[in-house]
Parts: sequence; structure tokens; C-alpha cells
Amino acid sequence: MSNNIKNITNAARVVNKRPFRVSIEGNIGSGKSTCIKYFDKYPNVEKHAEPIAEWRNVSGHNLLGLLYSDMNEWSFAFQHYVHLSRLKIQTSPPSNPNITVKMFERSVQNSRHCFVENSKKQDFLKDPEYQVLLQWFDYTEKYLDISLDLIVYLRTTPKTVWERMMKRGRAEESEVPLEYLEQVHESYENWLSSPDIGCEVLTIDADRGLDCVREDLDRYSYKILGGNH
Ligand code: DGT
Repeated sequence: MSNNIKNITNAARVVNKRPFRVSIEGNIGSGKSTCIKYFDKYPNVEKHAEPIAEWRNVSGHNLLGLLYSDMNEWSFAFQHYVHLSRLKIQTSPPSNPNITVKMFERSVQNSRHCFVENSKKQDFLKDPEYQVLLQWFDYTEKYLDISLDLIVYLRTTPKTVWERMMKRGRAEESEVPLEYLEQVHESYENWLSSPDIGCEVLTIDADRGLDCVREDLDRYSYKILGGNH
């Protein structure tokens, strides 16, 4: 990341007096929820898990289930809704004045640069649908402060997370092939290696067992919390 982008991001945070923003990123089944729980012990950290329950009940519709039943038909609606729910989480004011860090599972940037990009590549999104989603993102980025201060990337190999996903047995994901996790992995790698990512990326090897990952979270907690212990 260039120092200029980093300085602009920091300046936006100081001017808006918003909490330090950390996005926990990684493929399906990489252990993001467990990672977030590790920070329960810090009262100054506000944590947001992915709002899966909301995606399963959009006025009675299970959008996550519909997505996996037919990606061509439902990716557009799903990405719209994901954008909205991530935007709400990312930009909502902190729940109390003692919060200095906001941590969430995935980000608006993830939706745009990882899943939307992959959906276009796989033809789950038609070009007009893709263009509409890009315009939503561009408008959001231009007029709202959605900047991130740190990305923690739980990096995995697709085969490992596919096995974990099959084991946990979430009904909607039961038919998701290994190939899909390979595509999501590739999108993550492309996005997070881009020079204009806009914030620092801390990569943790999440193929390893939970104890090793926890050790790393402990070791890097000062950085992950932006010095706000
Ligand atoms: P974890 O703790 O790392 O295992 O993560 P989970 O289980 O809390 O969450 P994860 O990554 O499995 O995400 C929940 C489901 O939502 C999963 O099937 C992937 C899907 N999902 C999340 N965001 C997007 C998105 O922007 N587009 C698409 N197509 N799927 C998404």
C-alpha cells in the first residue's frame, strides 16, 4: 500500500473520530467467526459477525438458499443485499463511547472486489447487472467513509476449507463444489495482492489448527487493535 493512501485513510479516521476498523477476511470456512470471538475479552472492541440470519430471512425469503440453488438467477439480488448489510455494519456509529475498535466479518470492499468480481468471471452476473453493482460501490465509496484500517486475512487452501465446510453441514452449502472455493480463493488472492488495496493486510495461515491461529492473534493483537488495547 502506498503511504499516501495510508495517510488519507488515517486522516479520514481522525477527522471523523470513528473507531479503528478491522475486517476479518477469508474463504468460506476459514474460521472468521472463531477469530472474531477471540476478541470478546476486549470491552473496547465492537464485533460484528456476518448477518447470515438476515440473509436467510429477507421478508420470509432465504436469499442464501436461493443463491446456492441457482447462482445465475440469484447472484444479483444476493450481492445487492450483501452490499446493504455490510454497509450498515461498516458505517453505523459505535454502540457506546468506549468503543475504539470495530471488527467485522468481511467488508463492502470484499463484496465488490472478491465475490462480485468472481460472479462476473463465472457469468453468474450479466454485464448490465455487474455494471449496476459497480456503480453502487463507486457511489458508496465516493460519498460515505467506508475505509478500512486493517484487513486480517485468514489464508487457507481451498481443499482444507471445503472439507471443513462439508463437515459443519450448513444446509445451503451442502452442494457447493470444491471448484467454487477455488474460485473464491483466487479472487481473494487477486484482491489482497493488489497495490491499491487501501490499507495494510495482515495474513495469517489458517490451514493450521485453532491453537496456532490463536497464538498468532495473540502475538499480533497490538497491531490488530490499532494500538487500542
Ligand atoms: P467462517 O467462520 O470463516 O467459517 O465463516 P462463516 O461460516 O461465518 O461465514 P462464511 O464465510 O461461510 O459465509 C457465509 C456464507 O455466505 C457462505 O456460504 C458464503 C456466503 N457469502 C458471504 N458473502 C458473500 C458474497 O458477497 N457473495 C456470495 N456469493 N456469497 C457470500
